[in-house]
Amino acid sequence: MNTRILLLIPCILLRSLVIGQASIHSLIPAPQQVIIGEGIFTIAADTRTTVASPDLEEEGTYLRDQLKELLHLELMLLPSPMAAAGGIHLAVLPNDTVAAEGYTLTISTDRITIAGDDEAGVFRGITTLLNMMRAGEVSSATLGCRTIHDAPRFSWRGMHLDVCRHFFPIEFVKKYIDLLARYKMNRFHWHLTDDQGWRIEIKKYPKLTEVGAWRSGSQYGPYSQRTYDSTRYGGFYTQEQIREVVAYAQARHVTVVPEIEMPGHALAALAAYPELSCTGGPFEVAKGWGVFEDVFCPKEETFTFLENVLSEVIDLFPSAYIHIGGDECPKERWKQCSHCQQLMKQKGLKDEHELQSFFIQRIERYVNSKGRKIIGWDEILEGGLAPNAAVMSWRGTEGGIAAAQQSHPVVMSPGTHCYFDHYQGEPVNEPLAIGGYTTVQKTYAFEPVPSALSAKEAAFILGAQGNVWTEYILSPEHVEYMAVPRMLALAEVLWSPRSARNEADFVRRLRSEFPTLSALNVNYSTSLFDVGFSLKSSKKRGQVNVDLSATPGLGEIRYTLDGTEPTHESLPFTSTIEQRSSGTIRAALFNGMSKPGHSTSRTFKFDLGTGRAITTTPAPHERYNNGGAFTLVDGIVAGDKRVNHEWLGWRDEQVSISLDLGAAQWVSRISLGALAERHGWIHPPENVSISVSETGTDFIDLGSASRTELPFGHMLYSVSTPMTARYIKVLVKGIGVIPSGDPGAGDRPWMFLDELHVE
Ligand code: TNX
Repeated sequence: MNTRILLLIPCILLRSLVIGQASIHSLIPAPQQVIIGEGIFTIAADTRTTVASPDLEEEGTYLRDQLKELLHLELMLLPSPMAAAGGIHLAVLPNDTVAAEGYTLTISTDRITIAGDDEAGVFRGITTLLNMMRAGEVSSATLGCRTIHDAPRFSWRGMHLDVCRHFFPIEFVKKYIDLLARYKMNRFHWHLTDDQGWRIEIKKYPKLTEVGAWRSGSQYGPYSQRTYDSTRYGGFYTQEQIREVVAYAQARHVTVVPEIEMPGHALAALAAYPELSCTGGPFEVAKGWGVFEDVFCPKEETFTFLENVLSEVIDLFPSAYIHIGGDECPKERWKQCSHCQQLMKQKGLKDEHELQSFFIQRIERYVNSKGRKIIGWDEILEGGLAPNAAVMSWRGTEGGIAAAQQSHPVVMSPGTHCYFDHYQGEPVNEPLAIGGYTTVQKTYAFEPVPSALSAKEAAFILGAQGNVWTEYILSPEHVEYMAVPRMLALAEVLWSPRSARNEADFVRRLRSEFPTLSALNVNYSTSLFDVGFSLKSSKKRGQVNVDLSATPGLGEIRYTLDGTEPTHESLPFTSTIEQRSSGTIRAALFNGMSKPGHSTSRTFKFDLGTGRAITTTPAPHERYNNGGAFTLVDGIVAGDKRVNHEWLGWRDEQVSISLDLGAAQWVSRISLGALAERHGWIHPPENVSISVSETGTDFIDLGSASRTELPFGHMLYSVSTPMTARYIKVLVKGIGVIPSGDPGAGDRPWMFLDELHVE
């Protein structure tokens, strides 16, 4: 043996020990308890997998198949009541003190045993074992000895996927289920029907997929632009494919919860069977996003149809819960429909909300008669909850709180923390999304049990769920990008004990998970590594103070001042950057030479007003007040995505802005930007008037600014001056109320402003 080989042996040994050590701490979700032992166990070609009962054959097969893929070892699978020395043993040992799906994984020098509280528990233990091996880019057959006692905090640990707005093939659905299983999620909520497509074959109603699965085009781009292509789009799953997915999920102890939307979000079904509407149609499968007024009409024919559909659905999906939608059902058609009005009278229903409740209760009776239960979005609370229904709380947690207080089971899925179609990094750096801003840290901070609930009520919280709506998500890679890593944060919230929640430690484990995700070919987001920009006014007027920040402990910030991509040798960020003229700052995080994320940047355009003293009366609304009034003169012009921290928002009728240029100067033009997006209740000002002064006392009124329309709904209000001025006053008058015909008609509109230019 030459000395090189001799040197290598301790290195290999050391490496496997280190991997073993690191991997306990790298588990997501974090286990309840880990007791470190001494020594190692190495899985080898002669390691036998034994199962204590024939019921565990599926779990044993799964383990054997995974080990084959991971380690290229073909292990023997045998029945045996006892753990054999040198082997891996799977057994169910029910334990009343442990929650369902709990397990104990013991790795000792002579064997590995996984004792589950039930079969699902054995499976969860298997995923822990596999995740320990598959930590980093290479899998390790050598594991450090330890005992892990583990059980979930919540029983509903869900992920949802909308396959209606965009359609995803079966192969991807399986990959998605694999991801869920890897992180111990156990519910796959499959959103199968909506206005834009019906995606499940129903034998009795072939037109649902012949007609309802196809649309003649799709909306694209920011919602406010209302742009559509005319490419036929669609697809559906056959019942055979559905069975295949359900079985695939079952083998991973993931329950597939199908959603059949009613009474709203039903346009695709109505396009196929217009007689189920109030007006008779005709209808087209929707090309655009949003909410549509044509909904199922609560007539006998409709109930027969829905019961027949549900009957096939129930045969396909063994899930105890069937999701019946229930969200966003406009009542316009019902108000105009003589059948609906007569039915309300006959049943003594006082309004259309009660009619919706009648609709859902009728469906509930049918689903209950088949031995199943319904779950619906929180709108099913309106007009009275069906007696046995569970509620999925999406418009905040209020619906969930109300349902739990009425002793109904609840799955929390508030938009604020659980909508993975929202932006996860600063919108300027991200692909177009529906809106919102939910970082992985924000999801990690989510607490599914609201403090408003008593201990007894809290017991009705089954868990929570992450939702992936796909209006703006066109490809499987993009679904992965939106779901990962936020799903991992939610997985830990739902599985691990409350007391184990530790953001810094989660971030550390998440970082070590990224190479594994790459090895699994998962297109995760690295927004976690984004450098944040904070722009502030300075006592030295005419400049913008720029601070750069990042999640602590992730590396060192380096930046450039000429817009070029930073390298590990670029300027390190140590103190506030004083920006005094136009230019681009670009920054990224570095660990030594490696750059784990992407760079982010800000491009400043300086004019006479940039960085000057500014006030607004009143202050911007707290929801859209990033940086305060200073944002109007921070040198950054709000971009094309509305969810952009640059826009300041007001709901007041009038806003007055005062700017001091510091000294009297020659001014040729003053202008103010605003946004028009009627669908988001954002309306541009009715009038912007500008006055200037050299002294601060006598103002010269320059009258109303003229308005120019720019792309993306941007508006520019400007006046030409030309004169000497130091003080500028801008009086912005809103339109008062949203005009009829527009969303939110009669309500107060929003005014979004940025930026104030002085040339
Ligand atoms: C609201 S969440 C909806 C969906 C949209 C989603 C977009 C829910 C019950 N309804 O139809 O896709 O917002 O975030």
